[in-house]
Amino acid sequence: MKTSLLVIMMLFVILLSGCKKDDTVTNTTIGPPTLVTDWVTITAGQYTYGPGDTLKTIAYDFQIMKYEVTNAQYMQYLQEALAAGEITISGSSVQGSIPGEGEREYYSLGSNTSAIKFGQIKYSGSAFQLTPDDSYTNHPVVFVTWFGAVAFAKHYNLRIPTEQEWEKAARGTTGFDYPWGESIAQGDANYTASGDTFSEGTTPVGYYNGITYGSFQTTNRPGPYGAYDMAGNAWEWTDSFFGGSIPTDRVLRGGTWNFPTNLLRSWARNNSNPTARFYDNGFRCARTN
Ligand SMILES: [Ca+2]
Ligand SMILES: [Ca+2]
Repeated sequence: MKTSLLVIMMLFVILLSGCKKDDTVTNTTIGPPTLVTDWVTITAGQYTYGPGDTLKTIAYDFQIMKYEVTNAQYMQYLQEALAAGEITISGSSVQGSIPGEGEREYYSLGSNTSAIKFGQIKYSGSAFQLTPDDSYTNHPVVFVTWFGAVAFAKHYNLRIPTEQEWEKAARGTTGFDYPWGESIAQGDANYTASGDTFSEGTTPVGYYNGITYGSFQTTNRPGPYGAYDMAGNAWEWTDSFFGGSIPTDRVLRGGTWNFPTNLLRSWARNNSNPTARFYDNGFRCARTN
């Protein structure tokens, strides 16, 4: 009797531990990775496009990131993507495979030791680290190729915006040259010789928000839907082809810390080979619900 009770108890314990294992399996079955970030909603409707303020329409609501993708967010992505086998590291090159595009470089690793103030990610062999130091955590990621922007977006089940979506987010129906109006001054945005304390280089995302940093007074300069740094800081890769004589190039929008104000105008188009990575090329993501 005692023996059979012991057997039943042992069976019960085994059953319990089995259940626990099942629970553990359930708990580790996580969903797709989630990007922790702020979004603004662009409602369907008209917007002004191009230097002639042509009225165009986007017939659906969509969302765009309130800020450019930061170094912290890109480092998080690299860690997750490496663990998931989505990327490989070859020398200073982070590479991966995008369906239809083959093996491509996503990011150029390195240590920023230059006088130019931007963050660059390096790989120690076991971890990603930000150079020259962690003070660049909240600055826009740069040195990312168009493929690296698309791969980041895909990892989080997002996409990068078309240039039409980007311009609607930057202008709405205002017809303005800049997200806030027709002119630009120091304190509005990060452009070359803009006088900010980071010159020359990137500023933290959302820096132009009305706060006074030391002796540098910023003006609060979101776009009409609330997105920041739509003018300046980092160029932003879009999903659109440039067309014309360079059909395979992709369009970049918004200008940067490294360019004069005329290239920060909301309708200004820049182009680059999707393999290019520079110290002022970044991006932000979009999504359609
Ligand atoms: Ca500047
Ligand atoms: Ca920008």
